[in-house]
Parts: sequence; structure tokens; C-alpha cells
Amino acid sequence: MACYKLIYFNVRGRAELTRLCFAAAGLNFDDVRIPNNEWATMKSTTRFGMLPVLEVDGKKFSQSFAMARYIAREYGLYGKTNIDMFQIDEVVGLAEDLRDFFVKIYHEKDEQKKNTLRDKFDKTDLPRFLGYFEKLLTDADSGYFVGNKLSLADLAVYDVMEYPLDQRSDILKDSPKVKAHRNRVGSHDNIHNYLTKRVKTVI
Ligand SMILES: N[C@@H](CCC(=O)N[C@@H](CS)C(=O)NCC(=O)O)C(=O)O
Repeated sequence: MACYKLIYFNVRGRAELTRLCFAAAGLNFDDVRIPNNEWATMKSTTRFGMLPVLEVDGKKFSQSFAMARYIAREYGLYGKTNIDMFQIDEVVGLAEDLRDFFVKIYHEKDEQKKNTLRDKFDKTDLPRFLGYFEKLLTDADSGYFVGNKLSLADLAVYDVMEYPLDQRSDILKDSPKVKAHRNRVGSHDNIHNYLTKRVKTVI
């Protein structure tokens, strides 16, 4: 078994999907969280000046989706066929499209623009994507996005819904399949175990 060290800031952000892959696979990994005030001195020591960095047996890798996919492939979370992988990537991409909307809101400094974006997110963007997720789960008809077992796709949707749900806990009231899916993923033994111990952060 390889030795894994995942280095990121003390947020879910771009590292959480990989953390969830480790959790789902029941793997131990060194979850290193760099305090913001240490980053300036550390930045130049990383290959691309960014986090997350994943060390596999001491060898360093970058790019959050490359690492999540690597772990997913290693531990059976990436389907069986190329078409499964295609579908998984499609869902992961969709989840990231949704994330782009709220990341923009999170970073907006102008309060008025922030409120306008938030309103659009609540009334248009989020319902639109929940509709897509609902339809995908209906078509898959297995309780999972692709095939009949947990994959990177399920973890990506679980992860992307965290921030919107923290903002408003009732957003899944008209999305029964997404809600049931969320409960299914969250009650997966290894994931449940990880979530109960996870450090609580805003993003
Ligand atoms: N495409 C990269 C983007 C990484 C990235 O933007 N990391 C940000 C944190 S989310 C970062 O390191 N920011 C600090 C900096 O650029 O100095 C990935 O997905 O890993």
C-alpha cells in the first residue's frame, strides 16, 4: 500500500474530493492543512506555486482533479469501462460547473452584486443543476450516478452540495432523488466515519 500525504489549506475547497475518495476507499492518508500565514513562505517550495499537492510515496503531484481521478482509479471508484469513466467525468464536470457559480458569489466583494448573484443562484442556477442531477439519478435508476455502486461522480455531487446546503438547509426539498442520494453517500460506512471526524470549515 502506497503512503499518501495530501497537503492543502484548512478548507474543503479543491482537496475535498480527493479526501472523500480516500475516505470511501477506507485509506489512511496524512491530511496536512497549511495555515494561511505559512503559505507565503511555502509557495515557492511547491512545483507550481499552488495547493493541493499529493505525495505518493514521497513523490509530489499537483492538480486536484488529476489526484482525485488517480485515487478513484486505484480504488475502484471510477467505473469499469471507458463509457463508465466518460459518464463519471460528465457528472464531475457538471458538479464543477455548479461550483463555479457559488465560488463567484463567495469571492464577490461588492455587497449589491453579491446579493444579485445569490438571488440568481437560488432562483435559477441551483434549481437548474438540481434538475440535471435529479434526471441523471432517475435515468441511472440505481441510487448512484453511474452503474450500481459508489463512484467519483457520487462523491463530486456530494461535495459540491456542501456549501449551498450550509447556506440554506432546505434546498433539496423538491429534489427527492438528490436528497436520497446524499443520505446514501453520507451513510456509507467509511464516509460517515470520515465526516463525523472531519474538521468543520466554511468552504
Ligand atoms: N487547477 C489547480 C488550481 C489550484 C489552485 O488554484 N489552488 C489555490 C487554492 S484553491 C492556491 O494554491 N492558491 C494560493 C496561491 O495561488 O498562492 C487545481 O485544481 O489543483
